[in-house]
Amino acid sequence: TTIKKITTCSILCGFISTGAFGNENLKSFITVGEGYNGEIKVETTFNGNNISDIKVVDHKESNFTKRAMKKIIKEIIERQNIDVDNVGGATFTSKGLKSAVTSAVAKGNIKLTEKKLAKKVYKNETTDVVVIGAGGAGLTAAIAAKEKGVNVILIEKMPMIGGNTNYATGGINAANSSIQLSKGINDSIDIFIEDTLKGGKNTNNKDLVTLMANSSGKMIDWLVERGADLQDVGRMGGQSVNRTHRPQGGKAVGPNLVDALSARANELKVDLRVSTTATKINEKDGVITGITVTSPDGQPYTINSKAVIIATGGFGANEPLVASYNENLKGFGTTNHKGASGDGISLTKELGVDLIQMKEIQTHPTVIPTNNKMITEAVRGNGAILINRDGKRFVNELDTRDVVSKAELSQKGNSAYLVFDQSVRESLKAIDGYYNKGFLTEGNSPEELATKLNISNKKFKTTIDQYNSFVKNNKDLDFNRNDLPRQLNKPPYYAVEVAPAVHHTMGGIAINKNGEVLKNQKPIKGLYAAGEVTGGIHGSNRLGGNALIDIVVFGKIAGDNAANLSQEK
Ligand code: FAD
Ligand code: MEZ
Repeated sequence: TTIKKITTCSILCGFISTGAFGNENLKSFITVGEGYNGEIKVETTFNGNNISDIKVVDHKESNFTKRAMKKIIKEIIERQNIDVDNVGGATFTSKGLKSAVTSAVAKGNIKLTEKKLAKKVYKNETTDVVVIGAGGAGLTAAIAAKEKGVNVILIEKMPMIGGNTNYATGGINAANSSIQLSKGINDSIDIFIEDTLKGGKNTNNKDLVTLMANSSGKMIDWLVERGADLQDVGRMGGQSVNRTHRPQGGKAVGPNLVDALSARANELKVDLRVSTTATKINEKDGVITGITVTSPDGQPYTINSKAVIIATGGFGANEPLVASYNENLKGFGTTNHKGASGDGISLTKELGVDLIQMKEIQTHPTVIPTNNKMITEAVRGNGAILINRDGKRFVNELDTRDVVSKAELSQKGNSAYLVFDQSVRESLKAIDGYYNKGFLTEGNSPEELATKLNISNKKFKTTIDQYNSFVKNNKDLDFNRNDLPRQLNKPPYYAVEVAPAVHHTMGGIAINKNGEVLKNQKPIKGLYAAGEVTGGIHGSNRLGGNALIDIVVFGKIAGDNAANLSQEK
């Protein structure tokens, strides 16, 4: 017999507690990432003493060990078939987790409370602001609206929150942040705008870029006040100044942001509903009236509200849609989570909203071709170089992504090797994750590494020596790279094969400076959008680190304005 139970899963850190919960309206603030500590509630399905299914339904802050959390999340991810990059270092297998739980049950260490799972009947309801999508933009919008004192419902179609924001690694850009100032970094709003427009080939919406740059420093403070760690500042492609903020030691930024924002949303008691999908945006006479959703068990219901914020992310994981806008990208892999399917575009089709720059789709140049795992641009920013199969550099590694991607595709094998040394590794904690997952080839000398890569030792070594001499003289005579942070001379040396994969959809829904969605260039009353679902900010090429500042700046604007509108009589 199979009995459904819900157990507080603290078994792996040595104390046992159990509880039974309803299977409805499950609140899940599950995030993944380094340094996360939490207690996690899992729904386990037993067949006798054997576990036939485990599903996370809730967690709260507690003394749960990092390793145990990772193990459980890995299990969940595998079960839900969600591909998440930042699980980091987890070596625990599904089998291992199952046997740990099974043996705890067999020893009587877990007391099980049987619970009949009543089917919830969903009724239509009314709130002030409804936010679709619990990634970085949606969480920010929900927090901003809730901090203004209005009621907010935040829905997320996946079983866990965070979307692509969970995967973000390299950092978040801002000019004149207090962290930059404290480090003596001399940046300016104007240079940030200039770099962004140059990166986007001057096809960006300049008003939105200016607003983003002007708000960027304050937004870093806003995030830090809400618990984010953004103390490390580095550089990425297309930037003239170090302005990419990330957690201390160079850890991945996304999980840190999602943890901080989800904790704040939790504290504010934002009504978050996971496994809940928006299927329609409702309007009457051109005015928004709310949305229709499907519940976790597939029942439709309506959430009425005067203000709706679309924060559904991009469409990088929807290959047919990507190929319909750019057929050259047919068959490319993607770095995106599978929820990046372009729902914002289909949800607004009936409303006839303005879509802009839909053909502008970015590939990320350092993605492992065999598994689509992205190696953060920060590795290049901190000193790594790209070497082809002839043992030579072929591009300025800090050029924009379109340029580097194109250069890679014209090398033998349509890929290249990202090469660095131990000093680059020590500068960026995120690299430990790649190492632990076995992504890196390692050699004690450039020659040994070259042999493992099947590249001429001599040419490979000459390239490294030459690059080191450029660093020494602070001038890249071959490719004019503008930042040469360190020589590559500390063994061991590392390499990983990389090629371009679909990464970011720059086009999307047109918005104005209030975050309002436009139709024939005029705002639709009650409809807002923020994040990767929108278009125009990045033009034809987004700079690394600019997506996260975009999503939080415009998430906050949409949340504030939607809250104000919801209170209008
Ligand atoms: P998301 O974070 O994707 O959130 C959208 C959410 O909406 C998802 O959870 C999705 O499931 C949900 N949703 C979709 N449709 C529906 C629906 N119908 N109903 C309910 N919910 C729905 N940018 C940077 O600036 N710096 C970085 O370091 C960086 N690194 C990156 C690394 C990777 C591997 C990837 C893929 C992207 C990276 N980016 C980075 C880009 C950046 O992470 C994204 O552009 C950004 O996080 C998008 O945020 P968002 O909130 O708009 O969308
Ligand atoms: O902005 C990005 O997409 C980014 C910085 C990704 C990365 O390489 O880490």
